Amino acid sequence: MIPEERAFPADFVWGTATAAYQIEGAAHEDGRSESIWDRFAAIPGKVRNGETGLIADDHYHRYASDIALLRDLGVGVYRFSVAWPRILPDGRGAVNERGLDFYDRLVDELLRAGIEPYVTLYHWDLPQVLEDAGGWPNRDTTEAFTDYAGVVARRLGDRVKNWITHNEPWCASWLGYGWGVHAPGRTNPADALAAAHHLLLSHGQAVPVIRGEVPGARVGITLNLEHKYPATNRPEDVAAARLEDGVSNRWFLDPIFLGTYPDDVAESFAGWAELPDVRDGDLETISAPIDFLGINNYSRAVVKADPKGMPARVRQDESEYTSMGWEVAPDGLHDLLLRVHHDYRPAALYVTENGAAFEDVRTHDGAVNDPERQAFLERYIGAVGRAAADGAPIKGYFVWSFLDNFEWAEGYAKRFGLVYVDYPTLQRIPKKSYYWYRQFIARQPGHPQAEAVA
Ligand code: GCO
Repeated sequence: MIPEERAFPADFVWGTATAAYQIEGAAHEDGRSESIWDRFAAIPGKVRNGETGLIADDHYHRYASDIALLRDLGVGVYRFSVAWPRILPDGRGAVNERGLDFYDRLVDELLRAGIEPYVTLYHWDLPQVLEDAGGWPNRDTTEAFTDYAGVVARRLGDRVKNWITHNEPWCASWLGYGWGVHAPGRTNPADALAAAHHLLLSHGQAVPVIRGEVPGARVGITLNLEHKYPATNRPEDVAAARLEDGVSNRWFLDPIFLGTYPDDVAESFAGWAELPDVRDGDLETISAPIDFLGINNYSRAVVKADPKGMPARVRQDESEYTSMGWEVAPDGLHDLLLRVHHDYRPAALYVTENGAAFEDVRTHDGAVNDPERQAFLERYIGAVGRAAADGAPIKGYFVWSFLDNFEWAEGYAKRFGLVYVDYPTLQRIPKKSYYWYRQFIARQPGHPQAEAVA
């Protein structure tokens, strides 16, 4: 089960990932303004137990000791996101230096620890003022994002070389504007499609801006992708799986890599959701060449056609499920990586998130034993190794997540961390999986300790 070490080249990077709203807290500090998640979480019934990111892991104040934990873990890279409302409290215009100062300190501390930062510019915390002006369905938000990207790149670009414009535009658009289960909680499919187009457009607009500010920048975007398997080879199930793949995968991959939206999917939206206003030049902008694609992956989908021919997921009774209700399916990641490689030929791939929530408990000695998480990571990392051996250009892997944190609509109930957070005291307790990952990294080629044991 432990992956063959030779599958991973010496320059393969191992890390963990987090996002600002999920860990920082300090929601009112140093000039930060309200984000759509502050507003949404404050509405009763939107987040489990009424929980919010007001304090979260208090990482804003504890970043130095948190980075010490990352250093002890032995990761070479760390992915975090910048909170737009800390940098531009009005969404655009006046820059809040104290917000930038925080990320300056964070980056310096990481570099001192020998850890290379991967910065995500947008992990869902849109300044509320921009939502009040129409949010992502409003095309003007793309310019606000591009200006924001330039401000952050200018300030951090002397030290930060790896840039991710957006995290999971499918989630930000569909969960936020289509289904209303994430901020800002709107429920209009046309808004979701407009939001998705503007997220992608703002990505494409930001790529040259970041390159202009950062010598040697490597710029990419992170998509949540999932391999879709037809439940049977009946034509209607095959078509349903293809449509499901179209809505959640191809609708994002095609514009970025091929400069088109998939026609079959556009047709499926007809009569149900108004298509976005795609202007001349938008698709050229969106398909600006990028240095890498980040993939967040947790599961797979087995899909059949419901009586109306629409895609429906089929539960796999023989499979293990995580506490998110997601099927553990490492082959799905292997197949996904190869499919993306074959169909889109990205210059490089990173697994920018992969991990699992389980019911972690502290035992009487204070330890957190999480054998399910270790087994999950072993199997998924094994699948990444097989995909690399099969030719996919995979350059790195980030465990979601470094710390237990605010899991959006699930509040603090779902624990994804390698490090347990005791919320009443905010104490950090590395789980067994943290020690396992540390040992695993230390054995990898290119790691100083690996040379020593070799
Ligand atoms: C996402 C986000 C993360 C989540 C993680 C687990 O994929 O939703 O990028 O912020 O916490 O994926 O759901």
